[in-house]
Amino acid sequence: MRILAINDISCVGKCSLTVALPVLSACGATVDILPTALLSTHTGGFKGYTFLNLDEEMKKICDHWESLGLRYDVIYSGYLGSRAQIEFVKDVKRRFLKEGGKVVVDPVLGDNFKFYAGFDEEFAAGMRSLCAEADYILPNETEAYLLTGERDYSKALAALAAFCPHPVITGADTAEGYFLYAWEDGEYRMPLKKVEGNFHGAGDVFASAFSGCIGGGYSLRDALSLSTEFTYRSILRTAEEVEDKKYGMNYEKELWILTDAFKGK
Ligand code: PXL
Repeated sequence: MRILAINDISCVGKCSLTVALPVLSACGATVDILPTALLSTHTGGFKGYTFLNLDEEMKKICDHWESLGLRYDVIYSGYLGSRAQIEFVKDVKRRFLKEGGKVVVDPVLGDNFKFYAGFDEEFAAGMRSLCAEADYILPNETEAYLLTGERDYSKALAALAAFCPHPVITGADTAEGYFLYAWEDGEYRMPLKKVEGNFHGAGDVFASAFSGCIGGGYSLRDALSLSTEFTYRSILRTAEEVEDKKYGMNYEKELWILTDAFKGK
């Protein structure tokens, strides 16, 4: 299985490609990377970070790849550094996705009902158009709201399903508990175990594991079950071991969950 991960390199604060590479490798994938930006740290909680946009370099990288005849089983995109990159990812799909391959889009826009630094409504509209080209999208509850304007999770899920076959709202607090909402043929609500706190990078840990599972041929429900289990165990470990949560998740010692599951595959 060959997977292309399109995401930024945040040098400190585990997220994006520094998470995607080990997690997808643990799923047995050959992982190629297309970096969207180079940052000294991610943008969520550090001050004074550096940011190098890689728009032009991405084009050159892909032009070179054309000569190698590369094709991917899964293209997984995460943090995109500009509106132009959103259009470029659509182009990457047309050029490099295998026939029958899958596109997973994590529409990274915000958290805690706020945009991350540098994103706005116009960027969200662009991200919506990329979601329309994906097989699976993985918005958190904030992103589901920013993409649809709906705060009710069932309504937001149905609105997302109008343009993407399999939206997954990755964590939703309701009066009845904490759930993941996925669209299969209709709404599928899966209870999640909630750990209080804000775990930076959890979305990337989950999205990477999920992309690996989809690439490995898991059904939607089995992919969700394995990737949420891996994420939950990583969150528990992080809650215990990591004081300053902006440095990201301690998922490394839970990678065995994925290597074990993929042993016979
Ligand atoms: O984890 C999402 C993410 C990815 N990449 C960058 C970010 C964030 C969230 O803050 O800042 C650069």
